[in-house]
Amino acid sequence: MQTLRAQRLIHRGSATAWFLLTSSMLIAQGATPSTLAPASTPAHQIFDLSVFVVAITGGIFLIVGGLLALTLYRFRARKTDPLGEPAQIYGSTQIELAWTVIPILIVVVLFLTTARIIFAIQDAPKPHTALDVTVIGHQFWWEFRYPKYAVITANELHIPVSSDAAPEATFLKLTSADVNHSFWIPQLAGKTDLIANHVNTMWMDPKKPGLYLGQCAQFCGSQHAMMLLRVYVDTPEQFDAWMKNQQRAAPRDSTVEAGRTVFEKQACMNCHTISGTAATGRFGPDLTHLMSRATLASGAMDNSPANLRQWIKSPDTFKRGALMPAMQLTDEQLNQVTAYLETLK
Ligand code: HEC
Ligand SMILES: [Cu+2]
Repeated sequence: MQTLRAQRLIHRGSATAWFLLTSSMLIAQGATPSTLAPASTPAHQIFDLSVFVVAITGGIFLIVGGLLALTLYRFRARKTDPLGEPAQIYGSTQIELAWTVIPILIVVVLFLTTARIIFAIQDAPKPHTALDVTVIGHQFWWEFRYPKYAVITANELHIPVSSDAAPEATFLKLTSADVNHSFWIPQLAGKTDLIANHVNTMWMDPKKPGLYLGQCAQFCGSQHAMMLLRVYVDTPEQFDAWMKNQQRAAPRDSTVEAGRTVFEKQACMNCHTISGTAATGRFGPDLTHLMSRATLASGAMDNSPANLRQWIKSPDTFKRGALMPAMQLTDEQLNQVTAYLETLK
């Protein structure tokens, strides 16, 4: 028994050590999106608050730990100590008051500063120039709608960068088509849940162009871990160019008619939209500009022709339990439909 428990403890200890080591290595490499590198106003406010909380709790830790270490050392057992029970001391109203009132004050300060930041972020006035995006969580992918531009896309969000000269903010309305999800891009803002029949809001004003990674942060089913988020913060020119392209209907390419027929005959179009065609399904991601995305199936893999073909052949290869069925296409049909989708720039 004893050895079994010891083994288990060692096992658990080494697993924890391994986790801490690898996660700190990942953070050091910058591979993991980190709340410690904020790039947008709400994220900055949350980061500053966490530094404040860590400073106070760290101070308490140092004082308590220091006094404890000092006491352990100074009053350690010595050979010369007299035998018998040491003097017992009871009741000091002053000391008891001090260790009750001071912690209460500290908790009140932490509570008030936290509440202030929460309200500052939630009640921030929305500038009339703000970009509106509606985010809809699905098992296991993200739908993004830009109502003002009549654009619908999936999994990779594009928003404009904000500068002091031209402040830009993106306001998101979040809801869900099925279960609860949570939208979290650590460098840009806090987590916000997506709940069916309910709209939550959040905003962000990223100050630096680039790619920001995120993740569904609420367990939503078997492929929750593969519900990744990519936010491209574009310069104004990049954003305009991207938006112009998204607004175009899918180009018609006569060399891939066969693939288009497969798409329209094999039920793909019941679940997917390709604008400018008969395909208006809404259950799966909009594929009108599939090739403008760097990844497929919510960041599950790179958007390469081979991956695309394999995905259509068997989505389970990449996402076991994804809600797209394997459509049992022949090799020829697979080649044709892949070639067709490859033209959706
Ligand atoms: C029953 C509905 C359904 C049918 C039928 C269907 N799909 Fe899908 N498809 C989905 C769903 C749901 C997803 C999102 C899966 C995920 O990421 O978890 C998806 C994802 C995709 C993607 C990746 C999209 C992206 O934005 O990364 C492609 C490409 C795709 N489907 C192509 C096809 C093709 C081609 C067919 C026909 C052979 C087809 N689908 C049939 C539901 C369907
Ligand atoms: Cu989710």
